[in-house]
Amino acid sequence: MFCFGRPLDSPCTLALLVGFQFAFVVYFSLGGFRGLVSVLVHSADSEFDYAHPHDVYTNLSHLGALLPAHTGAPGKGEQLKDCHLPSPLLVGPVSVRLSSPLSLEEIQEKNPLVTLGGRYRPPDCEPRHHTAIVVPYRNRQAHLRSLLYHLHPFLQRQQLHYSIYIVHQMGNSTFNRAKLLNVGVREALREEDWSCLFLHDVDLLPENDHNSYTCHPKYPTHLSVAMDKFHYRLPYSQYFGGVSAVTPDQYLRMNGFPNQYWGWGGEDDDIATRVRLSGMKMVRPSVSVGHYKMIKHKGDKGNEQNPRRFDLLKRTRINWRSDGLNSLTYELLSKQLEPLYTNLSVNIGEDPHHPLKKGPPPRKITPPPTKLTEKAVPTDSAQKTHRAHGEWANKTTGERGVVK
Ligand code: BGN
Repeated sequence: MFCFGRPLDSPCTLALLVGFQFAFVVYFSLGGFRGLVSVLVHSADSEFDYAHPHDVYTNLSHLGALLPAHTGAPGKGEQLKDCHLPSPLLVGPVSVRLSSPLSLEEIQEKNPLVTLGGRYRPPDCEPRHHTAIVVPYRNRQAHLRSLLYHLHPFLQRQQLHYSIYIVHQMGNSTFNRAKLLNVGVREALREEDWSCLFLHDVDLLPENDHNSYTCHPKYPTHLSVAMDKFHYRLPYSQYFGGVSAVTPDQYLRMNGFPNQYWGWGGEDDDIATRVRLSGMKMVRPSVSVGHYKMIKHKGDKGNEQNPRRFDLLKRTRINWRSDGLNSLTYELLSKQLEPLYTNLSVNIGEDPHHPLKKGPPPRKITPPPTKLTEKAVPTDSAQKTHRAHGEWANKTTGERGVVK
């Protein structure tokens, strides 16, 4: 062997050998390929300075003055220019207030442009996106105030037309997150032609306003990819919990969400499986952008772990086309337009496997046709394409299995 035409024992060859050895030591001490990737990803992270976040209300104070009445800008009925892309109001990392949230009145004062029902439209430009935020809810008053305090300015800086829907599960039956999401989506779409539906946990606060609350035109999006609870990493590759988004078409194609998950866990894994079974894939923002803080709390009464989730998950492939949007029943008890959100109080019935002693089941409602009910539910061919990918695994619990 030669190094630049010299024999093996030349100083040049020895230097090369030592160099290679050194490179190997560095490679393995960084954890091999995965380690190298995480170092590279980490350097992308430094694009944002999370150590010095901005106040979440930054850049908004002048918006009131931009109202047509103040500026002589186009008035009602006149054409506004399309909002600029990207929004000039974005700041990157924003600070999160985790303790002692303000009162609803105080939050209202900080958001003078939010109108009844928690709605907003940029006063100075035509929004490009129309996003409904749907939040399943019960007994989390303080969390709700933190979310509203944080989300309103966050979304306003993104220059979205948006509305926040709180879907409040009434009664004492076990909490059912996915069914509440189905209800919220249906009610939101009855009100407005939203282009994007956000499925948002009440205890998650986005930390970077570059994480856009808009939808991908083809695929469902999972946004909460880096939560503090999971040390700012994805807990497992199929994770779809926390905050995700679908267009009405994508929602239809996957027959909405399952209605049968009563209690904590598994429903988000079912939704992720539906995405695949209906011939789609999920897309995500980068880990450096998808940062979220979770408000810490103890386990909820009425939302205990669902012991049936493993069995249900094994049957997603069989159930997804018959359980979902097309089998949804509930009773809308009231719809109140609060200053900061639309409050949908609903009776979604109870877990048939753990019925409560008293209380009537929800009335089967036959809603007036909306775009959702008119369209057909997904095709068989999409299902066949994905039969090979039936395994599921949950790294947080270590559970794994195969969807047959
Ligand atoms: C998983 C849960 C998810 C939850 C994540 C993160 C299940 C199903 C059995 C494998 N899935 O364990 O629902 O969002 O953890 O907490 O329990």
